[in-house]
Amino acid sequence: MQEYSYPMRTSVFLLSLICLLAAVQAPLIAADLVAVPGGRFVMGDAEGEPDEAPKPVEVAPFRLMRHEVTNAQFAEFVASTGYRTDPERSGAGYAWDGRWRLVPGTDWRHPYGPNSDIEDSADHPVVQVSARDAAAYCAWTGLRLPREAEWEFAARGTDGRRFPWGDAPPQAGPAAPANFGTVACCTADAGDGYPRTAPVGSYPAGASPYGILDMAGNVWEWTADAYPGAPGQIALRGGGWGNNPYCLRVSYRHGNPPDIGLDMVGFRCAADTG
Ligand SMILES: [Ca+2]
Ligand SMILES: [Ca+2]
Repeated sequence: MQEYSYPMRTSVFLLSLICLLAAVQAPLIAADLVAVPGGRFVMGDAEGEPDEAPKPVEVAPFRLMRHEVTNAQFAEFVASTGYRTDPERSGAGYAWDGRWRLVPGTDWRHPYGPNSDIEDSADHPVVQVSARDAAAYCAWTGLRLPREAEWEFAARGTDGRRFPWGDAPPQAGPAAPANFGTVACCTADAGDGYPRTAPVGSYPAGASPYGILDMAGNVWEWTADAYPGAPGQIALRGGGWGNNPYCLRVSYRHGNPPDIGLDMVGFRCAADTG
């Protein structure tokens, strides 16, 4: 009997372990959610584009991820669910080199083309994810994409500032508040330390009034809202690594189709308070 006791104990242990792993649905990398108090603010910029016409908006308290969703976080989702992104299904994603090109073999594991990889980029924001892919990730974590108004409120607070850190456009250099492109629009620029994506949270000087990072630059962020300027498109916010400071303003708006991936677009998730 004794000779069977060890294998039996081992079997029970393995069975328990398998049950435990099967029960794990929630992500292991916990989202750092920041409480945003909500309030009344003026959304938009009178000196911006026509779609930024200022209007007073009331935002209820909510929570927003301090950082953009990383490759490591997204990999956990894919490993757990077998999820396939839109660019993986279509076989191509958009890459920026002064203009957008649809590049075959481009997806979140190969963000800049089939010969690129994310081996050394676990803490960089995931890109080449569509709005639908972003919403699927947020739902898996029990969260949701932020509304446009929530996103802008979290980025600027209530004092009307044009950037998360204040009114001054970003300057390249060691104290840069954001990862952005050339001032003359628009190509990648390493003057802030990174030509393309940077590890999330690399620019603490650019924190929003609530301590939320990379709201300007690094990657554009999908929201939950339709973009009113183009039928069927989804609004994105914040500008990305290839953009100039004008597009990094907290009120700047852009729309893209919901099913495409780009190497300058990622996302972060939000949650209701409570
Ligand atoms: Ca840069
Ligand atoms: Ca961003």
